[in-house]
Amino acid sequence: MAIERTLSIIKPDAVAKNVIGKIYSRFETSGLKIAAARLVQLSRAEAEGFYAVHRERPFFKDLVEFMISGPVMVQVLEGENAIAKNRELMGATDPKKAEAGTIRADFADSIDANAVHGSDAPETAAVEIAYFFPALNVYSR
Ligand code: RTP
Ligand code: MG
Repeated sequence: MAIERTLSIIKPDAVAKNVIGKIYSRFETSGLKIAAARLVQLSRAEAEGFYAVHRERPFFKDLVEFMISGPVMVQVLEGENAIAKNRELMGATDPKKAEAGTIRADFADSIDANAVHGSDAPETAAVEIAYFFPALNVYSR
């Protein structure tokens, strides 16, 4: 299995709940390493750019409002099968449908305030990592 990198965001709801450490602990327990990290207050333009693929979706405006409602914790996770592994740890988009023991089942309140983001494919991971981190600030270790 190849070593991959994926972009993870702990969204404003989970940052406000003060569970950054609990979520990091799940990454670490599953073998994922933090290769870069920043606490970021997104501007509206930055949030719109990040979620540009969803621009035409009915939930786009609410999603952007939510993502700028407070700081987010953004990290690059690195490890074997990191993209799928992180999506597994996250659970389903709607926390009501998320498997027990997943981050969203345990920390999310709704499909809008759903605690975490994770890249969904190698192509999106590369674009999303570059959106937040210059290559020289991402460290394999
Ligand atoms: P994410 O991109 O945040 O990791 O989440 P995801 O892949 O599981 O879900 P995606 O389809 O990419 O949607 C992005 C975010 O938009 C919000 N959403 N709301 N109200 C709705 O029907 C709806 N659908 C999606 C969620 O916050 C989702 O994480
Ligand atoms: Mg997505």
